[in-house]
Amino acid sequence: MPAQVRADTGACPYGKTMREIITMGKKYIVVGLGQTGLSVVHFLDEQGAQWCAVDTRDNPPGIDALRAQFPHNEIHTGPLELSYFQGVAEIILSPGLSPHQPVLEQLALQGIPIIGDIELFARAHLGRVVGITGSNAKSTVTTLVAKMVEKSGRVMRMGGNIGITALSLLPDTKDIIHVLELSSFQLDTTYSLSLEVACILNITADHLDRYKNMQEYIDSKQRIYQNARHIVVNRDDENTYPAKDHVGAGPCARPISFGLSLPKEKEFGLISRDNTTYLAYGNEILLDVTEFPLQGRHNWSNALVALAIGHCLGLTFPPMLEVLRSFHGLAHRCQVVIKKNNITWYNDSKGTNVGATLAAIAGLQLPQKRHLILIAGGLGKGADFSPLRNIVHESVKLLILYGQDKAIIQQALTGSTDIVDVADLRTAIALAAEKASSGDVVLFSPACASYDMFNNYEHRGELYSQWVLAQVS
Ligand code: UMA
Ligand code: ADP
Repeated sequence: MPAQVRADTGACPYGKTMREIITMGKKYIVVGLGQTGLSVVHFLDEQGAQWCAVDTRDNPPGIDALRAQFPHNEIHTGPLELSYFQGVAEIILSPGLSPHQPVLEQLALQGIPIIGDIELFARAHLGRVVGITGSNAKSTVTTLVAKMVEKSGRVMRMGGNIGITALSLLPDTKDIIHVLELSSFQLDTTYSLSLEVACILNITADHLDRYKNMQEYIDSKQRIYQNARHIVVNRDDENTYPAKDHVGAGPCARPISFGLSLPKEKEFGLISRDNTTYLAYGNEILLDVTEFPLQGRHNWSNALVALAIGHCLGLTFPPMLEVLRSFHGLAHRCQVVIKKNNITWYNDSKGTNVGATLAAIAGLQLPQKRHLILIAGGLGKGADFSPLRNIVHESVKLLILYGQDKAIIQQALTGSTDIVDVADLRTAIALAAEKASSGDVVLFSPACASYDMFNNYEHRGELYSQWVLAQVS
């Protein structure tokens, strides 16, 4: 039974007419019943929409409870079949599923729109929205911006790819600022989002098992700039600049930039003076980087972009700088697990691509060469691992590989350092403990997705930390 049926008046708790979000009397199909799919089902049901659903897995988690809750809705499992889609007005696809599957491609050719949860959010929200995408640093920057908005006394809600579905942030009001982390998968099925501030943090190779090539992946990220009022770009990564056909339609005359170079007027960057490095806006010094608890130049870049986004929202610097001073990072991102016998063990389970692992190694700022034992492996997502060659050669004394694509990584890095492959992560930890000596650092930064052996990166990081503690303490 829908929570509130408002078809008679057209009014809905989102303050818009129902027709703007869904069309009454039309049928919707939810494809995928993970976290996103479930949020869509509940949203549609609240709207009083007619819906059915399908998950391609034979027995997706929570399916029995869903069927019990919605006994009158068709809920299919197993491979997609054309018959499920008969008479549907729109297909609402989960981000973990590719739209490039024969059944979906056929339906798209017939003109049936394929949208995602963010498109529904875009139609329904009232507040202002910040959107943050990029290959790496999304969750860190999204969290920093969210904290800055809150510290500045505004009403804030944070969600998206960070693990809180966007639809769960609704209904909202005009004074709310939403801070959304957006993945390329989510952007692919979003059409009418008009962001107050849009930012691509960086683009390095990822998800090349889903995109045809790097350009298609870049184009997907660039969708974030459509209709944006303010655009924030990374001076150190030209792919983050809006492509001509993606320039925002808002009043933003030119994008505001951040980067690790000296900032010009109205740019965010670094100023070095008397052996001290400062975060700065134009020639205005904002913060000595040693006051920011996260280490590594990539994290300075993360602090600068958060300031730039906050600035576009009209926030002042003092509360934003207070957030930077007290931010100690998120779990599973270069997090120290234990320091024992002068050996430091780091968990960087969120390092799910080559770019993240490169940044993690550089960010450790190792005082001596080749004191690093790196544990990596998992699902490679079609990546080229050779960009790791130089840094592995310079810094890594032993590379321990495990997981489904360990042979692919080994092939790309052969000759760069000593490489050993093992059966699983637990064995990798035991081997690292045996080989590490005083002054060494053990870094787990897999450069791969976790789904070959774990539920997700958090599960993998938690088990890693647990196994390290059991091994060394
Ligand atoms: N799946 C199927 N068949 C289905 C539905 C799902 O096989 O019918 C599989 C998918 O292939 C995938 C898994 O189940 O392996 C989960 O897919 P999903 O689309 O149901 O995912 P959700 O549980 O809804 O979670 C998604 C995001 N996951 C993905 O995009 C894969 C979460 O980001 C996000 O936090 C959540 O929505 C809320 O917005 C996670 C992620 O890994 C952290 N994102 C990728 C990344 O950051 O690299 C993009
Ligand atoms: P995302 O949400 O995009 O995966 P996170 O903030 O969770 O990003 O960080 C994921 C990993 O990316 C971290 O573990 C770290 O190794 C790496 N990383 C963090 N900041 C940057 C950056 N600015 N550039 C490249 N890699 C980064």
